[in-house]
Amino acid sequence: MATVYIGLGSNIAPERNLVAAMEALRMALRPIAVSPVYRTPPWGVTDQADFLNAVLEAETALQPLPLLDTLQAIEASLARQRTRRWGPRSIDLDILLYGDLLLESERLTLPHARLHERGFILKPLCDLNPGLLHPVLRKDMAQLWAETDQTGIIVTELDLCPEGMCGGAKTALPYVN
Ligand code: A4P
Ligand code: MG
Repeated sequence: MATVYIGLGSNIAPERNLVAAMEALRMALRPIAVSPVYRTPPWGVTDQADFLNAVLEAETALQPLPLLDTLQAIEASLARQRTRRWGPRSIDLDILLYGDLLLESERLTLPHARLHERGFILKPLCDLNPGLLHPVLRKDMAQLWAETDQTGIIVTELDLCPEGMCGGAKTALPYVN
């Protein structure tokens, strides 16, 4: 079993798509905890709607590439269309971390190549596990978050983990600045 962190992002019908993606992820993985959902300004391509972002911590017996296949199948089932890079999307599911694994292949880079520069990933990762070490940079998520642009990242009321539906091995506590 590996502990993995999956990033969820959407800026097309984001509430509906995040809820639907989490439902599918709950079937495919063994959820441990889910972060709060954040409203975040678009990164990369800025002339598009705000995103909703969250992170799921889970256990899985899937190896990295079968896990990526599973995430891409869920994206496809939610009508994800790849139009332009970093452009609007119904759902984006990224493997942020797969245990301590380092991997650089055509289809998959682990940890996620841009994890450490993105507040919309680091904030929910901090909520789940602030002491989690980035296996390449050897800094924990709290340090990386402190070093990142935190502008406009706002917590929402959306709850992706209604009580008792996420495995319940531990509860995510909101990380306070
Ligand atoms: N790939 C490589 N490594 C991974 C990984 N660790 N996890 C490959 C998932 N996929 C990985 O991704 C392109 C290819 O990356 C995949 O086919 C896979 O083989 P994609 O989802 O098809 O395309 P993309 O998401 O547009 O490109 P990219 O470079 O993955 O974009 P990002 O980095 O995911 O950024 N702003 C806010 N506020 N919130 C967001 O969630 N998301 C993006 C997308 C841009 N701006 C955003 C947000
Ligand atoms: Mg992606």
